[in-house]
Amino acid sequence: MNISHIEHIGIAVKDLQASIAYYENILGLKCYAIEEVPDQKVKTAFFMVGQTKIELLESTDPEGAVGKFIEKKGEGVHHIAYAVNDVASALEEVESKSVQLIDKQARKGAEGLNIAFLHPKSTGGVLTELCEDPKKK
Ligand code: CMX
Repeated sequence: MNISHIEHIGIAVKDLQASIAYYENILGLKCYAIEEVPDQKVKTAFFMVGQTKIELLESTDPEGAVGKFIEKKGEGVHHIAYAVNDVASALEEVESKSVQLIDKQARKGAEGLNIAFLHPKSTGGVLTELCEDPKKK
């Protein structure tokens, strides 16, 4: 599927503003964007680290994926996202290798990326996201 790099690491947090303060004041990173993604029931904050981003995820709905995750496991690493050229063909490839898909086709995620998730039950316990930047196609 030709992964070029880790696009971002998603981290579930209870309080976005408090977590931004930690990343800025302690780690010295700069939050360059805050975006709500209603479809995913999250509010996100982004930091650039080399060519990889840290995406903080605050739940906007206890029934959403991040709300349920926080309730069950607390704050922490939620998913790893890999950058690929073409999400559709990557999904086709992994499905042919018996990986369970959460998304059968790409949908729009934060920052206008086309994204799709693979189920942690078939990826060694790591919720895995594939991302394609339509601007780079
Ligand atoms: N990482 C690893 N395992 C996870 C997980 C995660 N982030 N979230 C849930 N799981 C595990 C649970 O621990 C549970 O395992 P057990 O059966 O052993 O207890 C299993 O998956 C099922 O979990 P659940 O709490 O019953 O939750 P759901 O089945 O309702 O949903 C999942 C799990 C992964 C399918 C769902 O969270 C999902 O569809 N995620 C994709 C979308 C998403 O995460 N959006 C938020 C981020 C959006 C963004 O980046 O913009």
